[in-house]
Amino acid sequence: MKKNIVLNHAWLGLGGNLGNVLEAFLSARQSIADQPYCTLVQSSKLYHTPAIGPEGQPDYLNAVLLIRTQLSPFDLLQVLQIIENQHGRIRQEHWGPRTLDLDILAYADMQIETDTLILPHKQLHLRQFVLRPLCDVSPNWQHPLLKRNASKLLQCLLDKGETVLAEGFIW
Ligand code: A4P
Ligand code: MG
Repeated sequence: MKKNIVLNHAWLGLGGNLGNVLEAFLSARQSIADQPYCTLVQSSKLYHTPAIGPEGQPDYLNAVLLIRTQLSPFDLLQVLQIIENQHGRIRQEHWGPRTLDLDILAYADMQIETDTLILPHKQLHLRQFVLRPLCDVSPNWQHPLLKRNASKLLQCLLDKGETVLAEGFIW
């Protein structure tokens, strides 16, 4: 696996709404912390969030992890997809229920747009279930394209009338 010489910060989004999601999150966090070339820096709180997508699905759990890594973004994506599969990722439909979804929200201040990887994550600025936990770990993280930090992006959503999520909990 190709490594960068430098250590970069990366922000990972965790989501799930099928089966024992907390167990999947705890186990996935441990797997990420145990990866060669990755160090877990901080975890956000864990939030119960209403599902965005097809109607009738259970609420989600969402969280964000801040890591430092020597892996390239593409190698990191591959590692996360292996962890998703090892933790019994189940998915039937686009934006439908899943046990564990691991997305790269951002990697340093990189901007990437390829078929397999888009950074920052294309929906990041539109989702309270991402911005709320992101603000727990990095409220001053600056969106490299939008030139606004995470707190400001969250405030923009709330200014548009989005309901404020319930308080998160430590996990
Ligand atoms: N891909 C491109 N960029 C990235 C990135 N930055 N991180 C590609 C991860 N993957 C990225 O993703 C589909 C493809 O996106 C991958 O093959 C990868 O190469 P996926 O995880 O296989 O599928 P998905 O998650 O169903 O699709 P998508 O469009 O990534 O959905 P999202 O954005 O993950 O949203 N409601 C609540 N409350 N909480 C949630 O967490 N999540 C979703 C899914 C919908 N509604 C939700 C939540
Ligand atoms: Mg995904």
